[in-house]
This record gives sequence, C-alpha cells and structure tokens, in this order.
Amino acid sequence: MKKLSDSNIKFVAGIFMISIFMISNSCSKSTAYNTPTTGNTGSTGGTGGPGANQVFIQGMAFNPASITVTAGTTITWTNKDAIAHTVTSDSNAFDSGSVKSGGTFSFTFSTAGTYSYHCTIHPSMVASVTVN
Ligand SMILES: [Cu+2]
Repeated sequence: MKKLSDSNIKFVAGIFMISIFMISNSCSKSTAYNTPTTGNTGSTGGTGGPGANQVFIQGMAFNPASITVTAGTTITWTNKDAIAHTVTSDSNAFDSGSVKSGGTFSFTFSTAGTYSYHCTIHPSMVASVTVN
C-alpha cells in the first residue's frame, strides 16, 4: 500500500512537470503569434508591379520595356535593383545620371515622338517611351 502511494506521488509530480512544460511552451507560442506586427515593416516596396506612368528598373531590365503616354505626362523610373542604373535617352532628350538602388528619376514628355533610351552602365538594357 505504501509503495503504491509513493509511485502515485511520482506520477502526479511527473504530470505536474509535463504541464509546466506545456504551459511555458504555449506561452512562447503566443509571443510568436505577436511577431507579425513587426513583420509589416518588410512590406515597404510590396506594391507589386509598376503603376500607370511608372517604369521599374528591375532584374537588369526596364519594366515595361515600352510604354505609351500622352504629351505632358511625367514618367517616373524606380530602381528596384541592388545596383545603380541610368535612364539615358539615345537622342540626349533626357539623362538621369546614376540612379542608386531604391532611387527614382522623373521626366515630363511634352513633345510627341518615340524616345528610345538605355542604361549607360549596362548597354544591353534598352527600352522606349512613345508619346502621342
Ligand atoms: Cu544598368
């Protein structure tokens, strides 16, 4: 009889230890659920693709490679790459100079025509703006 109650105490103590472990475990889980609040800061540039009158410089290319706008429209280029690029008109109509990672360049197209442009750092990067 005495032996039985002794092992009962050990059993209860064991359950107690397990429940302590589970409570502390669920506590760390609930703090983990709170972390997405800080994760929101990571979505700064998460608006997807370029909007109207916007060109993304992304993956060593201009996106979209050809864009058509009406005269008087301002186009903004945003450098989404980790390295610098330029937005340079083939006919010297505009030249951004070096645009750093995360930087932007804007130009207002007041005269109709087709404007081919490139990146002077990476000559394979070519694109065009058509102004109607
Ligand atoms: Cu480039």
